[in-house]
Amino acid sequence: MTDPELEVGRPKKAAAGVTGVAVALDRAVRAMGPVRATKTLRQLNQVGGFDCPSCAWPDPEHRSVAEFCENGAKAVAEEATRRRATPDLFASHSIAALAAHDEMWLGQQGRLTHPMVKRPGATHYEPIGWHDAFDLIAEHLAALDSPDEAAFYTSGRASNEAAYSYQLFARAFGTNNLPDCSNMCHESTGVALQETIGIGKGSVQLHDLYDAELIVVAGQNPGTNHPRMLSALETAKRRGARILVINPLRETGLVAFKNPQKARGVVGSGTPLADLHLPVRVNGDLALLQAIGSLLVEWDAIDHDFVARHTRGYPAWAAHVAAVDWAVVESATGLTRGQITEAAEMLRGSKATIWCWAMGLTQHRNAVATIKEVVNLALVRGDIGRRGAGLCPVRGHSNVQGDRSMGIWERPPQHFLDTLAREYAFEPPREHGYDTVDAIRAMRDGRVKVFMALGGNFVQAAPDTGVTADALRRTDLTVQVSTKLNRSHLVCGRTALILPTLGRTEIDRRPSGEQHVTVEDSMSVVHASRGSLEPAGEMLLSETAIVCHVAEHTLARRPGAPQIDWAAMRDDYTVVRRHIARVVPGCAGYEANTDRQGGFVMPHPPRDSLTFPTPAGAAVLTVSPIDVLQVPDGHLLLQTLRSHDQFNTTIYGLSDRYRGIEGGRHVVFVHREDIATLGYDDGDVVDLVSVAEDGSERRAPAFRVVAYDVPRGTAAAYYPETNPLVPLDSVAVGSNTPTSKSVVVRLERR
Ligand SMILES: Nc1nc2c(c(=O)[nH]1)N[C@H]1C(S)=C(S)[C@@H](COP(=O)(O)OP(=O)(O)OC[C@H]3O[C@@H](n4cnc5c(=O)[nH]c(N)nc54)[C@H](O)[C@@H]3O)O[C@H]1N2
Ligand SMILES: Nc1nc2c(c(=O)[nH]1)N[C@H]1C(S)=C(S)[C@@H](COP(=O)(O)OP(=O)(O)OC[C@H]3O[C@@H](n4cnc5c(=O)[nH]c(N)nc54)[C@H](O)[C@@H]3O)O[C@H]1N2
Ligand SMILES: [Mo]
Repeated sequence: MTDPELEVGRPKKAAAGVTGVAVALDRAVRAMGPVRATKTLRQLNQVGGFDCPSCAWPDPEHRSVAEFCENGAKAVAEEATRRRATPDLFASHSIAALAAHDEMWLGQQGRLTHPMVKRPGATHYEPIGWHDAFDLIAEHLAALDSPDEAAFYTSGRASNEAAYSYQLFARAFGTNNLPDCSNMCHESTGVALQETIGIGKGSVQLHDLYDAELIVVAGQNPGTNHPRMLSALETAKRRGARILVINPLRETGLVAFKNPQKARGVVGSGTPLADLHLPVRVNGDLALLQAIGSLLVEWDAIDHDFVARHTRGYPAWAAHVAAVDWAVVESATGLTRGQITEAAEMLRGSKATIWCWAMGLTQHRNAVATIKEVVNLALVRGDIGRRGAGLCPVRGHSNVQGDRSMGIWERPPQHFLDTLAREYAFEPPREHGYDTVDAIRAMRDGRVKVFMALGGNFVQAAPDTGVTADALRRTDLTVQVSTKLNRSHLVCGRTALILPTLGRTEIDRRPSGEQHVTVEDSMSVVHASRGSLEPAGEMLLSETAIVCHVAEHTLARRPGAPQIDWAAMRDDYTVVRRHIARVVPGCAGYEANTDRQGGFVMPHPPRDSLTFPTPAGAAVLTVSPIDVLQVPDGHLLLQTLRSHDQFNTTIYGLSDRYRGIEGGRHVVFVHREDIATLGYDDGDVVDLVSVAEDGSERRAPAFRVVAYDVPRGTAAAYYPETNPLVPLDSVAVGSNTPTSKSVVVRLERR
């Protein structure tokens, strides 16, 4: 049966407020104890403190004493917990016994304390010394026929220092196989922005939100995933901005917000945020945006001066959207022409619009086209490079943007490789490497034999769980650099290593003294982060130290490998930062710039000077045919999303408070009338069965059907329980991102 404790109540009317504060403090105190909790939370997001390990939302210039949110506090509690997963746990539990537990239980065992190894054929992990662990990795890498038989994954929590060292190691070893979580996340954004404005990052600074006249929030649930964004939206509202929400769900945080840092947030019903909510059908955004474009063209609400000066391709785009078929639009979006017109009027009436988006736009087959359409609308209204306006993809992991800046990219630009070549006098590999989906295919087919992960939980985060698990099991060696136990330690290669690492909350002592690291937020601000807690164990090494040790051991066996002083890098991170300053564009003066209060902002030519570094030398308006997923009769279009009580695959607890779900996660949200039409009742337990394009079927068992306000024909359920349903080959065109937000499913009675 489904979760026995599951309770379904009503969705909440406002986000945060006192409940949010109470939950945050309760979780922190339970994991850390009162003294450690107070000390730690006081350092969170403060100057001289550490960067929140949760989302990538930037810090305001004027910080409150409690510059964190409920979910940031949970992330910190998860890392700073006093519980420990020691070698005793691994001695008393076989891998199979550990694997019988769910993800939440695994995380609750506490921080990893010792390097552990699983030998071929063994049933248990056993301790291993650091030196032996590094040697084991080096041996396996040396035995490969080609460097391209290894893949080096990164999750977006790695610091800039760790990420820089890691990509350098991979390239010095000889491969660009650097898949990362971004491939499953904002890759569609990066591809769309690169092609249209010439740089794959957003163009907005935090102060722009305060000056905006209109803020569009599309496919994003900030109340849960970027809670501190609500404070920015609240400020914007109070200064007169309007907010347009495009989301199949009426997410609580966007309805009203009670700011827990202000007295008015503690009493009363909170600040209403959304002025208009468009409950778009899942996957309908491309059609919606083109319809809005067609109205803007019809009304001549176009900034012709901006278009003429800074863009190419306007006539073709205008002709394309003018010919939009409203019948197609209405069926694709589930919205009326009246609703769409109201949204277009909001745009027409705004002289400064900001477009925010996240996974609701990036994880579809048509994701790149959809984001390019966002860019089209921003360009024809002149909303780039102007105060209070711009493109604001809201990143997920706290340093996912920094990792990419540091070269974690399977398709590195040639100029980056040229600079690396000069800095270290070697020839880095030039051909593109594997991204996440291609790395899974390569492991499945026996083309990748060693898989190393700098953080993350690959087997749970990746699509097609069954296929991904088999692929990982086929490898000779998997290496996981981790803070906490997770499923990727249990679904592993013939030999497997767990390398325990320091988290961001902890003091990082190296031979040259205490170290700090640097990170980049969603708005390209790069700054320092210093941990303040005693490490969770004496054996722990920092990510940077681990990477540099692995590199040193591995490259020592590789004739002709570039001469790089890995020991200097790991003993003193200023050495790494000196390399970053010379190699990474925009990072001159890195040490001083990151050390000063507030850090520095990475360059962004469109934002800074309306320069568009595209081949055309201008921003490019693009034409995309409307592409709408057709869902066969009796099926639903399922989006997989986050609850309020998880960070990706880390499950903090079982309370999705805002959506009224308590005590369990196996629920599927369906429209009341669809439930009836399909022959079910609210409360029935069903299997979710997905149907791939090739006709093959995948199943996720035992979900309770919950009647919920979702658009007709669509459904929603939590990630990662639903990842087995996402076919590996179902990806966004152009970015190869798994289509986690549009999975065709049917319900099957248990
Ligand atoms: N507390 C917490 N914070 C997090 C995370 C976490 O798990 N927990 N994860 C981090 C990471 S890595 C990321 S990438 C971000 C993710 O942040 P979000 O993108 O906000 O995360 P999701 O829960 O996937 O929510 C997607 C939203 O898009 C909507 N949506 C789904 N399909 C469509 C569609 O077709 N069109 C439109 N317009 N909307 C759609 C959903 O209803 C939902 O509101 O958050 C980061 N922050
Ligand atoms: N179906 C579906 N699938 C999705 C998504 C979706 O919306 N739907 N979202 C996708 C997205 S946006 C993303 S970003 C990916 C996330 O994919 P990942 O980044 O791979 O997954 P996480 O769950 O964030 O990783 C959690 C693990 O990271 C480790 N960890 C935590 N902190 C640290 C640290 O400081 N250092 C190190 N070395 N390890 C640490 C812990 O061991 C923890 O178990 O999942 C993707 N998968
Ligand atoms: Mo993400």
